[in-house]
Amino acid sequence: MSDLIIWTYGWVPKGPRGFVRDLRLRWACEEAGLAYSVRTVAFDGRETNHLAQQPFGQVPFLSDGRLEMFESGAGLLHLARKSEALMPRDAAGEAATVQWLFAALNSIEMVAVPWWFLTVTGKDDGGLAGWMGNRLAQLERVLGERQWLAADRFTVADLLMADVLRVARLRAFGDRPASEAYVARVTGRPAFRKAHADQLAHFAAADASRPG
Ligand SMILES: N[C@@H](CCC(=O)N[C@@H](CS)C(=O)NCC(=O)O)C(=O)O
Repeated sequence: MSDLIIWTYGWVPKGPRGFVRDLRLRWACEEAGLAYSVRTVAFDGRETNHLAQQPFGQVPFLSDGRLEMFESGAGLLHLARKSEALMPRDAAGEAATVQWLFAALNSIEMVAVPWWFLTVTGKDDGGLAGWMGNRLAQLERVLGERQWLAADRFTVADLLMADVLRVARLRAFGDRPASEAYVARVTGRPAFRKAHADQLAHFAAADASRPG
């Protein structure tokens, strides 16, 4: 029995299924061949019911024996340290991987999520589309020149960047063929497909026991 436990909600509405960020950790474990189990906290009451594990009431969080951590990026880095399949062991390869891991979170997701939220809710985007367009154009230039973000090979940075980019509205934003090919390539990996299918099955199974 593995010590690695990925925590997610027991149930979520249909909309976010396939995108709940426990998928990032499932996917990384699948890529690395790390055994793990999945446990749940309640979706209802999430604002307060697991603040000791995740101070914002969100998921995922990860436990590894006595160690616990929240933030999907931190969890990915933890898993990457366990497996060369996720991050090269040489200093240059590790530095390149970590830098792109942060770029996915802090340069792309940081603008993409608020833009997505304002678009979905029909609110004025306050100029975010322009900001995001610049970021995505710059990333398109990078991806036009290379297959992978770091170390000339698949790393956990590609896993995270592709997960950030694969949101339908983002994919439809502008014409970015290299980015589109990248997302298709990275999410075409068997480990992604398994993690994605497992998450969908997990929430679908919970529908049966959900009142109403
Ligand atoms: N920065 C956090 C974001 C976590 C996050 O947004 N989790 C979503 C699910 S993907 C959530 O728990 N949403 C419910 C809520 O915010 O109430 C991470 O990467 O772990």
